[in-house]
Amino acid sequence: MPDKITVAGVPVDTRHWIGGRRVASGDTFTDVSPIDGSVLGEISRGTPAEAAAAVAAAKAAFPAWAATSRAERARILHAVADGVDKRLEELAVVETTDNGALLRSHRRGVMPRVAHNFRFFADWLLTLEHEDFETRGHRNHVSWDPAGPSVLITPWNAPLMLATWKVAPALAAGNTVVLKPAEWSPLTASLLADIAAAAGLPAGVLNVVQGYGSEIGDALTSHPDVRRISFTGSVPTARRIAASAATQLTPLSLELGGKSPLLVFADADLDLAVDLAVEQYDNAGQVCLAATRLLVQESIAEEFTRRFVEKASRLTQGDPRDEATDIGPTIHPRQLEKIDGFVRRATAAGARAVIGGHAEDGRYYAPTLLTDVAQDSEIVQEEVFGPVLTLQTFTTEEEGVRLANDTRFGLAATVATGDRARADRVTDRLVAGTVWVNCFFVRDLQAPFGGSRLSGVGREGGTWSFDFYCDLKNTVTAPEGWQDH
Ligand code: TXE
Repeated sequence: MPDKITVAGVPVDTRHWIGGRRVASGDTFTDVSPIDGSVLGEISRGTPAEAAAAVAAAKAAFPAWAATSRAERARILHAVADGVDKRLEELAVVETTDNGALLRSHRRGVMPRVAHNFRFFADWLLTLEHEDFETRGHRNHVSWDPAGPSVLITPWNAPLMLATWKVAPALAAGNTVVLKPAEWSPLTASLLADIAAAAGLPAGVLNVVQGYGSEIGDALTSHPDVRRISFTGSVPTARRIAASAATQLTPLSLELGGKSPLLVFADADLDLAVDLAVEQYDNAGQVCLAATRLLVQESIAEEFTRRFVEKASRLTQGDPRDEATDIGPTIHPRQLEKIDGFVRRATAAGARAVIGGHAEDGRYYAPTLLTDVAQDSEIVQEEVFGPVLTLQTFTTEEEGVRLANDTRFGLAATVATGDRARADRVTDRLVAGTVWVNCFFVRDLQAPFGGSRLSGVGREGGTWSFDFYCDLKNTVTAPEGWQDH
């Protein structure tokens, strides 16, 4: 198999990146573009031995990287960010070809955010204070020690953004990394390895292993030399990872799915509420934070639905490389089948598709709005991860909040209301890691991010990322006992 493939004119290495070297697997898997099903190339299919080699490389590189001054680590991470900026267009076109999300979003939102991930955590590192205080004349010194080799396992819906949201703080903290990107979108992680090496990141500090989680996951997550595991993905896989990590009691951060509500009150700015609702089709609904349950106050439900349908019908679905496209393909025909299965079961149980409700072809799913859905039905309770929204109505604020909180998830919630006091009352009672009021997807890297209930374990972002990637150490020094030299 060739070591390099050319994707949208960009050469991409198909091998792992371990200890500063490209390593080819004997076996490969086929990477396919979700846009048209075309084969992009054969990618190294990692083995447990290669996963172990990546951990060994991360372990070997750890002492020197951990001992590198904060200022130097920050300087290198800034250089990585500059490298991302320099190759932004290449990253954007490769990512779009590999995962089908909109090119215009990759160019203007996602890839700039990737660079920002590195700059933000490099700068935040420099603000972390080592705390000092006194106890009966003894000096306490609390330090943020790097924890060690960290395994980062990431999904396909926003591959490089979600990978670097973990890689950047882990490296800033002084940890070394083994990154395992999703097998449906392996390419930009390989480009990141090139960019990091060119920026001067020492060999072994960042390693990338390609392949199937089901084949190499355990070798990574049960490895005794791994000190942290951060995962974004599905609940069933999180359970497997947690069980595997339990063998070494390795600390975990889990960012999982959601079934977030958008609560629209009668006093809301209706145009804004409709805009917020239609925005949930972004990335063909393959967004963990998406507010897929529209909960609308009864008195405005008819007018809301009318305006929603009018606006959603104007969305253009098609090739994500086209600037005019609003909704691209789903990641994989298997994902589309899964989405279609959810919708078929819902309609068989009595749901009505106000718009959509069917696949456009084997790759594109029509933006769908389902009404007449029961609160305890699968379509209301389970994450679909496609362009499928449900609409339910409520009469009182009490009922709205109750419906909003009535799933096993708790990732995010959005509230549309013109009444400030109501916003305060409602947000106080919502169970969610992030709550937006009259806005959506505004995310500051300084804020804690994560979910309640089945949406996750732990928080990352700002200081919380360093809490996770560091071992906090308290050193207590007695005032006496020194010999003068
Ligand atoms: O996710 P998986 P899948 C949800 C969404 C979607 C569903 C399935 O509902 O429909 O999950 O997607 C790696 N040990 N989300 O199957 O399996 C895998 O290789 C270690 C929500 O793609 O969770 C990939 O790198 N790793 C979500 C990563 O886990 C393993 C984003 C995610 O894959 C492994 C994506 C194992 N045993 C899907 N098995 C979000 N929270 O944003 C697999 N992996």
